[in-house]
Amino acid sequence: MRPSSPIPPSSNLESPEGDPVPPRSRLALAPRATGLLLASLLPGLAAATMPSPSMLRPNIIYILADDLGYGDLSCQGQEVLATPHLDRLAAEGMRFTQHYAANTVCQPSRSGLLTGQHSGHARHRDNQRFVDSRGFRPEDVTFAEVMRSAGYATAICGKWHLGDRADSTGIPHHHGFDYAYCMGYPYPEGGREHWPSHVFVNGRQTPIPENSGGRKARYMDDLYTDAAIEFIGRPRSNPFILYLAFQGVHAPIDGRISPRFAERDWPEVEKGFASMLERVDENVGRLLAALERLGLDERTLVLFSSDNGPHREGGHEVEFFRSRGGLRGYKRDLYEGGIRVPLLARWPGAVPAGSVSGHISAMWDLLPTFAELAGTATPSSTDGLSLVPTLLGRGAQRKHEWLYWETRERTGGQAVRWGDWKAVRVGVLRNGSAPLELYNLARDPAEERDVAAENPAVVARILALMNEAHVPVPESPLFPAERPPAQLAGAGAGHE
Ligand SMILES: [Ca+2]
Repeated sequence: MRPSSPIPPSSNLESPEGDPVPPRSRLALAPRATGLLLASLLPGLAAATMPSPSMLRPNIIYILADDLGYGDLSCQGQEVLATPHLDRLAAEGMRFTQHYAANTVCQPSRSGLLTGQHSGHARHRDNQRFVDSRGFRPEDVTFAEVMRSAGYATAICGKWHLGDRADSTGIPHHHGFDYAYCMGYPYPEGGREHWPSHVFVNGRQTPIPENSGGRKARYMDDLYTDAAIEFIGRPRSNPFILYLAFQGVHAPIDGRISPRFAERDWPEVEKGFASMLERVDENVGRLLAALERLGLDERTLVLFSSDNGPHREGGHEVEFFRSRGGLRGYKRDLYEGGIRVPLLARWPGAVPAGSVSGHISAMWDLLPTFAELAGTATPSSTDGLSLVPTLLGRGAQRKHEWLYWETRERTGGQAVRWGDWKAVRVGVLRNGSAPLELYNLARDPAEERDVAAENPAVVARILALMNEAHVPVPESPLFPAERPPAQLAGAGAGHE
């Protein structure tokens, strides 16, 4: 049973020609499709969904900040701190106002991004980065594999978090990345994530001599950006996709204090936070300058987002700079502050400058977006819908009927966004029948008034959606009934 308002109809899933299509691509492939099979389907795919051949196959740079909030950028309403280079992405491109991370913390969010799956389907549903068995497995298909099969050069520079040890099945160059310049796990020097004495380059431990002996000479995000600029400048005849995953502004708050903030009447940790955010912005500026210098501006789509909401860790207070932009909750929460994140997209001449989109989207939409831009098919395993019609302003944008999240962080939870409705359940690790909270985001964007009791039909529908979306995985049991009795005593405690 559906509520009368304000839920959008599900019948808007139509192709540009107007004929209904199933929720996933009609040209969907089985995971692990070969390049030959992908190539054989290209003519049909292009005829069905491509805007025009001249728009195809741009270079793509996807930049992901860590724990950066919806309200941290000045183009998103930040009033104290300035982010001029990120603001430039918005001014020269598109800003999405209703974009969501795949989860509330690093590992499951990146899992959803890379596989194009929501957290009822993706393997990772909490942070357990020190358990190496939690890396990707050979059968997990990432956007890098899809793009490499389509002839793209692929690279990750930054934080991976999905299996990094040399003997792991999850390391990046086993999952489609030609070039991987990454921090390894487990950290050999706990607490020195931003100033390590080595990185892993294609799985090989490589020293950073300037940081040896505890010195803090080379900042990790600067090194990631240097590696990214070197990669995009390599001579090549094929397009590239670069995943640049900064560690800023994740705790520990351990960057150099910028001269801009040294004299401010702020706690030292907040000066440090402001300096880390400034460094994220400056490194984006360095990358944009390199694109211009290389003559790649008009052939490159640059996207920027964050993996989850703002943190209050390492002494940083989430409200000091109003990092959540008036939303409820923060990192580890399924309320909007924990999962709604910025998404900026710049491609001069293709994405309209200064545009703003309220299209409801999520990280798992990026894989099909990349695939469509590459002119290749999307694996059938994805839950995403390509954003290309919105980005390029042509064709019919297919809309999600609903979005789903689940997490084992804190006491465990589930959430659904269905039109303007937002539902959250907390405490499901201990109580599989935990009550549903319901909010109407159009009237109550801060999720302050629970209207579940007044809308029993909506509650019933959303509980059914949650039941449909949640597919149990042994690595991340959600409800008590999914766990062996020995695990129940510790439910809800001890996650990173
Ligand atoms: Ca994070």
